[in-house]
Amino acid sequence: MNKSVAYIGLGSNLTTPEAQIKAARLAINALDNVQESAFSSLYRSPPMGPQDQPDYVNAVMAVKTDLSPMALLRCLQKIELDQGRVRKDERWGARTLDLDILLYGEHIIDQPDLIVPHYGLAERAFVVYPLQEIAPALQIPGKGAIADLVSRCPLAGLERLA
Ligand code: A4P
Ligand code: MG
Repeated sequence: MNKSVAYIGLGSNLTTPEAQIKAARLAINALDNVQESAFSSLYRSPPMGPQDQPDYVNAVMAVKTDLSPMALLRCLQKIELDQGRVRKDERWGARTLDLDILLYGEHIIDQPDLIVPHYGLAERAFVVYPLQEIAPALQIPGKGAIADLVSRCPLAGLERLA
């Protein structure tokens, strides 16, 4: 099977977020049939959603893979659990690790448990800025050029970490 390029959004705001992101990067690289092709800087931003939670650290990773989109999602969910993710009822609550499939090649997927491109991609500074950093010429299926999404997306307190 041909390899596809997938983009993964990583986020954490509990239990040493920078270390969580670095550990997740290693765990993704350790998956069979997944190879990193780019990794953005780390970015800090205030929480989107409930405000009574710590700031987030986010990054975006590009991988080459011959896993199907669903198989990749299952692997990412296992890594979230391995890193102590507890799913609570509160929407957008604090978490040790969140791994979202932002894009999978040019695919548009609309299944009950997998929506690609990720539904919030275009409106989230903590996604579009790191994505542009590693893929400045990217075209997002159904949404246009990454540079146009960035130009329409306020920074909302996003800072690139040294
Ligand atoms: N799902 C559907 N499509 C996808 C996809 N493309 N990638 C389903 C990953 N999962 C996808 O996810 C809920 C369900 O989404 C999964 O069962 C999967 O089948 P979840 O990880 O259990 O729950 P969640 O992450 O709390 O929900 P949601 O709505 O996906 O939240 P988001 O969009 O991930 O946002 N503020 C800052 N500054 N930075 C952040 O990273 N993140 C969130 C969470 C809130 N505020 C934030 C940040
Ligand atoms: Mg999620």
